[in-house]
Amino acid sequence: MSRVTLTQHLIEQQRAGRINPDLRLLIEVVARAVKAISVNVSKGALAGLLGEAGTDNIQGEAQKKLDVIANDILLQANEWGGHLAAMASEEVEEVHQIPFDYPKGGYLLLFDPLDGSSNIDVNISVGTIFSVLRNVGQPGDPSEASFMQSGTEQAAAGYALYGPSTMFILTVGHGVHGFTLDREMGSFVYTHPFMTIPQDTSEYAINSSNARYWEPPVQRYVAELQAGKSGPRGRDFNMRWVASMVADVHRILTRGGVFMYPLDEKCRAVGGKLRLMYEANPMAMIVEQAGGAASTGRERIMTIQPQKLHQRVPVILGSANEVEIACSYHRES
Ligand code: AHM
Ligand code: MG
Repeated sequence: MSRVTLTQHLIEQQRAGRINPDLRLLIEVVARAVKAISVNVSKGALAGLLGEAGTDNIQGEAQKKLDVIANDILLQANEWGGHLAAMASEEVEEVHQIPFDYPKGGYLLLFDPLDGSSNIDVNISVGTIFSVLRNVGQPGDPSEASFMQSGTEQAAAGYALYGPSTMFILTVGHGVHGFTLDREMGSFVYTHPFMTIPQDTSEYAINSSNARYWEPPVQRYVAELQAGKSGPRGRDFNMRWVASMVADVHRILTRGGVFMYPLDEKCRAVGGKLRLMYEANPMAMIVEQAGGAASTGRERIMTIQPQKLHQRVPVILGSANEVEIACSYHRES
């Protein structure tokens, strides 16, 4: 059986004029870094990699050892190729500049190096999320302002899922494509062409322990799902919550569903739980490219004008008809 690898897929995308050589290199380098992260994640306790790093990140969250390792792998892998103008990471406060001894390129790379890191120590799936913007700023070191572009400006977005198998999911604006890591060969194999999200679903994902903090439209929406056959929706819904956004989104990309981390009283002061630039925007691009929708409940995520690098937003994404119902309840209230 002839197998198409990520490398071959990217060369074909380049020949079709969908990506240029720099973006191809960028994606290849991210995929290479992801393989290294996958090796570390899978070693777990054998390599002494579980547990806390003993440091806090910019969000004031305790970093896990693997958060720090994944962040270092991505930064180092992407510094020297000449394809990037700068990077930004959920784990780093300031813009990460390219060291002066390397050439600079035209792209900005943003990432959440290890998403869902509360799941590391319990051996449940985690992931890496990334977003690519063009550097449209002045020559010289890009400032935070250079990154303040809405999600619609993303040149590419993707994630890696470190689950039973490691997968790499990518969009460059022409559909969503999935690759599975062949560990023996060390290459990503093209296994999931043109992934799509069904418009309708009977599965939802939300952390219900926050129910008492939700706003009325979210309480109404979830109550109706839970009422099932005997409620206004007239059918039963199933619930799943991995607490790794990558794993929850991957399930939705595979079989549909709606994922919510809405605004609530606990996170209102900071705008939401999830980060716009590292989580919401890249996932929104992937979900929209797969035929789904992504909103805060009040507006389309990808048209938000970012105000700061570590901005947080509410997220409702997945099967388009369900996202629309949740948004209509927000409008009505
Ligand atoms: P992280 O980037 O610090 O791991 O936080 C993001 C994660 C998401 O992956 C997940 O959807 C959410 O936080 C889970 O939150 P909670 O623990 O409140 O259920
Ligand atoms: Mg995260």
